[in-house]
Amino acid sequence: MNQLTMNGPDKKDGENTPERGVATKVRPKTKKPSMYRVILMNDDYTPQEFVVMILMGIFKKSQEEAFTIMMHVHQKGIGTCGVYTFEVAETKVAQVMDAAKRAQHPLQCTLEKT
Ligand code: TYC
Repeated sequence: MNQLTMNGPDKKDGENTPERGVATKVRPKTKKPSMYRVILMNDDYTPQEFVVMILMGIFKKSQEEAFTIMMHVHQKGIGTCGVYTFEVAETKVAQVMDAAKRAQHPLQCTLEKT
């Protein structure tokens, strides 16, 4: 919790001294969220244009960025679409898998902790 405390010369930070001293703000402990990579896998059947559309539509990449990522996956077998908090990453994976299933492409997408 945020609180203001009065700190005198013989008091440690955060100890309460109501009569005199300097008001210092004690920051609450906060945790950075864990981040997750969304990974795209290559296959022999999903059209390149479909992968580019996925990268533009779901991962908000420009056409040039999307093409570069798609070609990286095509040539290396695997590649990163982006890094997100868990909820965002799992939503994007589900959106990719749903779009691939609807279009009957075998495109695979997963997430991994960074
Ligand atoms: N290898 C596919 C083809 O030549 C294109 C492709 C790229 C498929 C990236 C999946 O994640 C992928 N049609």
